[in-house]
Amino acid sequence: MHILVINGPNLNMLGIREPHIYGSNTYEALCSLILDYAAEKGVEIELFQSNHEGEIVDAIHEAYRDEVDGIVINPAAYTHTSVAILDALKAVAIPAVEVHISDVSQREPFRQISYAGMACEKAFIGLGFDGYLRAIDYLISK
Ligand code: CA2
Repeated sequence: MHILVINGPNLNMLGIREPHIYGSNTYEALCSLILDYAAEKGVEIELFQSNHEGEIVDAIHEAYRDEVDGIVINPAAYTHTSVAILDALKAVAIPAVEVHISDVSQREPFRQISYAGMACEKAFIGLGFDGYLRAIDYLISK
């Protein structure tokens, strides 16, 4: 099984500011956590992070060409703005799971809409880094 994990803008800055919202662990720590977990589960993982909407759309298209089995996506701020990412997920029709580290449901009104989520089968929200592992579990169990 081959899973692509996509992280959107500013998630490469994790651990640097706002630890009360996102925790104090870094993006590198998140990557290690995911890779170690995937190795335990015998799953092949590709990690992708970008601060650019079009690059995320391109990565989703590439997942289709590479016959990826599942996508775990935290589109970060693009969650709430990007119809392009929603359309890309719909276009490839690869089973996708949305993850948010913070509990967006308890935050500002502008975070209450998720475009990408409309193309995802499941969401893990407000579970910190553990949400990524739960998303991998979900894709494995399908
Ligand atoms: O909770 C999440 O995972 C979010 O996707 C994180 C995004 C935010 O825009 C979404 O509404 C919810 C923010 C990404 C990281 O932002 C940082 C801010 C300060 C320091 C480091 C990262």
